[in-house]
Amino acid sequence: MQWEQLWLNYKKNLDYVDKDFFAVIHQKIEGKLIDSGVRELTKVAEEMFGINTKVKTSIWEEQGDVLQRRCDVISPEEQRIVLQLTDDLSLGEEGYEITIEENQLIINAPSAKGILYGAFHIIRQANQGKPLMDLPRRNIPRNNYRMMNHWDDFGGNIERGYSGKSFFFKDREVLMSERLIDYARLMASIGINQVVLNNVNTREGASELITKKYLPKLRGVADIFEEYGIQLFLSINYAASMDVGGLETADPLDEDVVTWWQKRAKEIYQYLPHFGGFLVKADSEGRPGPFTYGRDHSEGANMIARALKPYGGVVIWRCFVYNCRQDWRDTTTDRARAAYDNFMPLDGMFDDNVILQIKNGPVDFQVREPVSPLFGGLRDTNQILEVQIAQEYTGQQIDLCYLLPMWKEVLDFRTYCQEEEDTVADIVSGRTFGSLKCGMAAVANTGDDPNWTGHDLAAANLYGFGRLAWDTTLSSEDIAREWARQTYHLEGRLEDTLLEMLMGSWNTYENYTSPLGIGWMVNIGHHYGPNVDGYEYDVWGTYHRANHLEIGVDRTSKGTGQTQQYQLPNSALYEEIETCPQELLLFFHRVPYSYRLKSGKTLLQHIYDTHFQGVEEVEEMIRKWESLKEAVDPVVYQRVKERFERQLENSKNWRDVINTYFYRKTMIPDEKGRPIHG
Ligand code: GCV
Repeated sequence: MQWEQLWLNYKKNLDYVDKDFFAVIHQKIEGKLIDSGVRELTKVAEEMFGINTKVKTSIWEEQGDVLQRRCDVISPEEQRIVLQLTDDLSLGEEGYEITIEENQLIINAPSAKGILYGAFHIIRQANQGKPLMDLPRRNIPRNNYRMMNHWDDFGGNIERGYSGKSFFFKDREVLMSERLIDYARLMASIGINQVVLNNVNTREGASELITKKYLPKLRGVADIFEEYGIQLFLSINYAASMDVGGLETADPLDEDVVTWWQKRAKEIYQYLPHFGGFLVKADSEGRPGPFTYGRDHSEGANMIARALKPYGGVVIWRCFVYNCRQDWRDTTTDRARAAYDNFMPLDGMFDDNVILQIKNGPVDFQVREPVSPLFGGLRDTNQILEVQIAQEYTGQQIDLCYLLPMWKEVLDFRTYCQEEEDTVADIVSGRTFGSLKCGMAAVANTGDDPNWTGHDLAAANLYGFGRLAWDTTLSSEDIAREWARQTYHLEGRLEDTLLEMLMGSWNTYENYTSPLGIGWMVNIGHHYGPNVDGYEYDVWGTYHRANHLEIGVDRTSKGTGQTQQYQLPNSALYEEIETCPQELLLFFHRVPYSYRLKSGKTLLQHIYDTHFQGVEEVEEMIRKWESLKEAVDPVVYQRVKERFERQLENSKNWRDVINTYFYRKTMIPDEKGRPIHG
């Protein structure tokens, strides 16, 4: 096999207490999704328990006007898993309930999709060696949209991809392979229900994906996805009416443009009847958009959404809109303000099948940012939270960086948009404002590497995103443990060691890279490794403005005023240097190096200390990994070890470049006299 199975790696466990349930599957319902569930359960039975499952049916069928029950013989003594529909609609379209009645473990759900998710839940439990009795009875996803965004280019490269080439596209063709099936299994097993197949930067002819030339091939992909409850979405070029349609304009109020999109939508749904809709990056980093025609984003998004509306499709419109041709000498324009400034005035103006997709922070997936103020600002607009599993700014799947603790902080952030149910998790789940079209999306980190994610341990982020999008109350530690147990089947202390490595890794990465929320001190273009002034005199609006006395952008009301985009008390907290959370100090404030932090250390000494500490923590992680040598597969062990060697190199590089930079600026030595290059 050219690729591995990640957390669907079923290891023999003949002593498993509940294995006998897997002897028989009694399906009381039929269909593609049920077939997938049955296939997976029988695979588990064989690979984990050496059991050859008997699949029995009792299904109601219409025979003329009469309903007949088609029934296989099942003896009451046989232990079995029962798949059945329930009329308990309180479980929603995707929820399920698992009950145990004597010999039967019953998955009840109002839909086949719920039953499939229930089957994967049983598998997750069994694969961790946990008794099925301990299963929570009812399980309903917190978010309706649980989405993967792939930045796969039509030619086969992946933008910000660190795990090989695309397994969706090659040389401007749509690929159909066995790997797609495994991809769909993996995604369904963690509750992902929507996938955007192509890059938001629709280049290399990808605008044409929505035409007859490619729709038949996409039908094949959609069919595979649908067997696992996944809806296909595509990224589109906002100006496709020109690029593909040959019109002279993409003005959203132009009749020809409107008609062109209506025809497109009609044709797409002829080929893809369950198509989800479009993801759009407009007026962003050189992409076309409604601004060209003097129109706003609601006019652009609504025009396309109205074309999809008759078929139930949606438009997911990204808020990543900012001036990327800034003059670094201009200190009044603040990129961190941009998404809010562009979209807040449009709150309430989007159609009900438009969803705004908002990056977790106001800038761009840095190792530390505050939460985007659009969360808690927008009240009358469908919203999706976008995070990045691909580690563009967090180590590129060379460095270990388990991102769940970061995403948890974002989800748990209180926006104070109302007195209760005001966290980001509340907002994107629809609890705060009652929207049903909302949820979470993530830029995926997969590619055609045998281990899917480049760094083996980066699969924890892929797994974790799905689990968190399903249930935002799960802890990052519980998710890590679930993932580790299913993937590596380690015993006790060994598993704890792996957990410790994962849980500390985000902080470690933050320690040796850019300090206290300042971000961006990365090499230009590819974004790996340190380059403190790399973006400082560039056009991208990402400046730290360090001189020999101080560093940071004043975003208080005396500066760019970005703190005032938050609700009280957050705005007040961020406004004052004394109350600003330390980890965001340099995001919101311009601070002298001599400023004393709560720890009593100066800002400069804090920078020195964290950078030395970061490298020591990487060395400690490596020791921990080495202690697992005998317990993990040698191929995996070696692959991860090589990544750690590169991480150690990278962390030393960051430490030395950052420390030297600040030493040269200030000429103030490290209090502890450690080597810094003068
Ligand atoms: C897909 C960042 C990345 C780009 C990415 C962009 C986006 O700027 O560097 O590669 O483009 O975000 O989210 O659209």
